Amino acid sequence: MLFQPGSRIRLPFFSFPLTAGLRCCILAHNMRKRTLLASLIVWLCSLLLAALVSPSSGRASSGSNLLQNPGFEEGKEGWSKFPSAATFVVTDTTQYVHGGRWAASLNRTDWVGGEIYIYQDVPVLGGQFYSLSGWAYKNDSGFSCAKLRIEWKDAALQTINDEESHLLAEDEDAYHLLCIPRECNGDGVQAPNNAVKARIEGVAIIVSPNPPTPVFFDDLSFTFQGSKVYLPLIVKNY
Ligand SMILES: [Ca+2]
Repeated sequence: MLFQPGSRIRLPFFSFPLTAGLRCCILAHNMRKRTLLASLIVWLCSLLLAALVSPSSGRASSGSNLLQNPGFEEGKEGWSKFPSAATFVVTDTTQYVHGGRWAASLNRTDWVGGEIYIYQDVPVLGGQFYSLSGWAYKNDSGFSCAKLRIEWKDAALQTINDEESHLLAEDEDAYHLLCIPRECNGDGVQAPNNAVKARIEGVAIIVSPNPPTPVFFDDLSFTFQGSKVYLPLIVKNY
């Protein structure tokens, strides 16, 4: 694949440094064809530069937490519950707090089982990579599990698809870290191209109403992981 002057590659956020890198490559290539290695080095440097450049247009930079009130230190601000019959409060009982003073407490006590969750909608860019982590506490067999989930929403707020963390199924008097992707390795999951929002959810499933001990969530983090660009590179022999 050979790039000619004036050719453009549409890469959100990083089009400028990549274009600059490409122009450097083309310049070096035209000056001395024998210096193909130098062109490749410039190309690789441009990719590195692109990875280091913060996204433009005022959007959050890679790694910053996109959630409002991620540790529930501002009460329930920014968070909602589903269904309306669920009980969502914040607690400062030290045993049930992971960080700071407060944590989210989620339960349902109207003798109805099934899924309940707290959630927050975050604007996202389709095709870009994001990761979610958060701490969950489950110590009641009335819940089958707790988990984190991302529901990708389109412009009509219809769910396109979703991603889930590992299930926290065991009961223990301790917080556990859950992640999307599940490996908690810092890589992101890709938003569908038509996604405009991510609904970030802390989910619990009731199998035996009414659980005496709620499920707790604290210190969630939803981060932009940047553009991941993989372009084919074919080296031509001269
Ligand atoms: Ca907290």
